[in-house]
Amino acid sequence: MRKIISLLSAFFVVASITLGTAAYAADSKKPIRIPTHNWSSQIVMAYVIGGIFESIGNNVEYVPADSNAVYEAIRQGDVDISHEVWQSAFGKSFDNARDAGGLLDWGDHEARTLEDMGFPNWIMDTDLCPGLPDWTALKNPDCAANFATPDSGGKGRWLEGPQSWHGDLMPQRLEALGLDDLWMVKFAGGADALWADLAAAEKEQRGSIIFNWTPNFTDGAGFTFIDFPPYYDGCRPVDGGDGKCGSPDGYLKKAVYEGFPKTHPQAAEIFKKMSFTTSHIGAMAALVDTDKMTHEDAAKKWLSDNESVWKAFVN
Ligand code: TMO
Repeated sequence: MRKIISLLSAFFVVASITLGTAAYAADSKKPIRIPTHNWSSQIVMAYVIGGIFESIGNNVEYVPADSNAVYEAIRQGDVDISHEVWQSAFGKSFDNARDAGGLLDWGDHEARTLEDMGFPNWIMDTDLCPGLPDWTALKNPDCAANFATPDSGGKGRWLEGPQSWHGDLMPQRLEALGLDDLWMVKFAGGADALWADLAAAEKEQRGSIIFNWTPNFTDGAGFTFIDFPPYYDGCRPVDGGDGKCGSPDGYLKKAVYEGFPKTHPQAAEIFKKMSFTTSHIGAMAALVDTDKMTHEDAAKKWLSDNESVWKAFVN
């Protein structure tokens, strides 16, 4: 009888260890590779997510990456996750990688997105461009002249973000809408040049049209997006359309390398549950662009200010 009991208990010990391993497979100690790009919320969120993964004992590595090429890198297994897949800029690169295999759609954040040209609200209290935010106001030559800068050859200037974000989308749009006689596009070297132009234009009381996006630190801080003709699937020249459309009311998606849930099942489960709102993401950007913190310090502050938010993904 004793023997049977000890055999039985040995069986249960072995069974529970086996079952336990299946239910709570340990994550690999291999670092989880998180990409960093060139806008503030994305970099802060990289460190936020890295901090969350570290809180459950994982190792992480931050990999600076091109924001469109990263989806091919994920598909190939060189990067593990993408935490800010913005539909307008990266939807096509994301679709291509997912369709080729190796990259999984891991769901959307709660936040919706817009990535488009716009201007600071104070411009609407002046005569610089009557009729904004309707895009047809840009057909007025007097408006365009008020947005000229020394580098714009007498035309009104759209200050675009870096060309790596969405290529020639904006030059193509100016042409499609018949605005290219009056307006030109200048690509900024980095996001900081966009914010610097907003400040300089207000000081000089000259026009400023920049590329911007939401969620961002400019949410609720007096920035308005131009109303272009509505977006529809296929309207862009890269998708075979005539280009006469603005940007979509877009998703903000997460993506993973298909090997990631196998090497790091616990972190992958957390990442799948993760969902940030417009105000979460706006705050991540503001800690850097308004409060001038480093990305790492901003992430630490965000994590300590928002424990209840991220602990809900871990539990
Ligand atoms: C991808 N971005 C948020 C800069 O438009």
